[in-house]
Amino acid sequence: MKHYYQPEIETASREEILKIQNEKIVKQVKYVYDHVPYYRNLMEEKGVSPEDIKSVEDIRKLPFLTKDDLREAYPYGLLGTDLKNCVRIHSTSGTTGKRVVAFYTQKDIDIWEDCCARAIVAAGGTDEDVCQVCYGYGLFTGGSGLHGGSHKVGCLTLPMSSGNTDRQIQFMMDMQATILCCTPSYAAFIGETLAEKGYKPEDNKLKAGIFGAEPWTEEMRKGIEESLGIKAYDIYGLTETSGPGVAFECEEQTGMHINEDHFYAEIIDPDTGEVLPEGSKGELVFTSLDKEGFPLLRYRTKDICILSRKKCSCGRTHVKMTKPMGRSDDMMIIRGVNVFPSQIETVLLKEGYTPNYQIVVDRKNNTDTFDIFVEFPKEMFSDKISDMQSKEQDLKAAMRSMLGIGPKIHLVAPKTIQRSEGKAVRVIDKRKLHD
Ligand code: DLL
Repeated sequence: MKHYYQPEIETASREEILKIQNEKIVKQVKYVYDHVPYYRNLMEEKGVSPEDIKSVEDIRKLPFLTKDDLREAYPYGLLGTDLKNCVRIHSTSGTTGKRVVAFYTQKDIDIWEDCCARAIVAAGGTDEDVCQVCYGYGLFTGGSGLHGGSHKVGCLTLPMSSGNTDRQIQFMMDMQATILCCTPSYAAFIGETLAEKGYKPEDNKLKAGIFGAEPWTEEMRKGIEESLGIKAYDIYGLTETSGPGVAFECEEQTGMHINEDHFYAEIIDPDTGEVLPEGSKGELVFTSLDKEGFPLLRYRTKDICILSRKKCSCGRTHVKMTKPMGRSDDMMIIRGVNVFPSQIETVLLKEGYTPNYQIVVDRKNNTDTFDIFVEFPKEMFSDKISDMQSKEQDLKAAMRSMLGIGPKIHLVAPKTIQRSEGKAVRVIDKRKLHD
């Protein structure tokens, strides 16, 4: 028996979905035009009025919205309703410049939690489950989003937040948690810590994990699934569009269904802004369809992926997005070559290394330097320096064949690279400091 949280909409026909989207987009565009002067100005500059938008097909007439717009409009410029109608804010970590702050009405929160509930049910969750939420609680959307979804499904919710790994493990064991929600890097760390404490994968009661908020490769999925004895599901979202649950994976584990009754997705060429046909790789753009507090039309996510409407064996009909293959702004250009951190992770894990690594890029004497520090697994250790050096050379060759450029490899002892409890910091690009 297949399980869905909202079966009618999750398995609706394409025609039904399109009908819902067409009805909602007309209302949403008018709502934004009437309530958000910042976006109304952008529309007027482009010579578009709400009457021009009769269906989602017409969406391409609308101007894009970017993170720069969000910064410029900070804090209230994109607010869609009176503050008195809003019940919460969330915010991005905002390492540079101003933060992005998103506003929610109670209806927005309800819909967001439904989206997260769909993800939990797709991962096999029911009201019999114990759901351990170790995404950060607070301004970050991860904790609250999955927490709300877990309540809606009726799981016993463990509101752990991130960190304090010993306590996480104690509750996981004592409360017999069955579903784990956290970043994939933290899941890997929990798996590693469990093994160190002498637990085998079958000693815990976990059956599934719902991991997202950062890029992770298929190789990393395999490692986590083995170390925890679970099935690992991807979940995607961003603060601007509410948080986790914009898209989620089903049992097929071949991409994430986008909740198309609430978000309309487009793929564009990041350089020209041209809308690309289905199956093309490009930048993901979202339009909210029924937001009140923080409605966004044609928001450029900078995440690079591919959309597919191929029939899914789970019975869900909503379009699927591949795992984001990196962000257009986290692609590094090193000595003229485009390098994505996900390519590096794929090579490391395929070659038998751990997911504990750091990429350091710098510029010396006008030339880019490119170093990868990676922990070797205990079994790989040899006290002969030449053995370790030859392993570094092998890994360098494997990197060169994937990337077209050979980094300097530094094999470092287990436990020397700092573990992450939230989003892992994989890249240190010191060139930015010199610019
Ligand atoms: O990371 C929301 C979230 C929380 C998603 C918990 C999933 C689970 P932000 O902090 O605003 O929001 O970061 C959003 O993180 O544009 C992607 O670049 C990246 N990201 C999110 N999910 C994934 C994923 C949350 N599953 C940014 N795979 C997005 C790869 C992801 N990258």
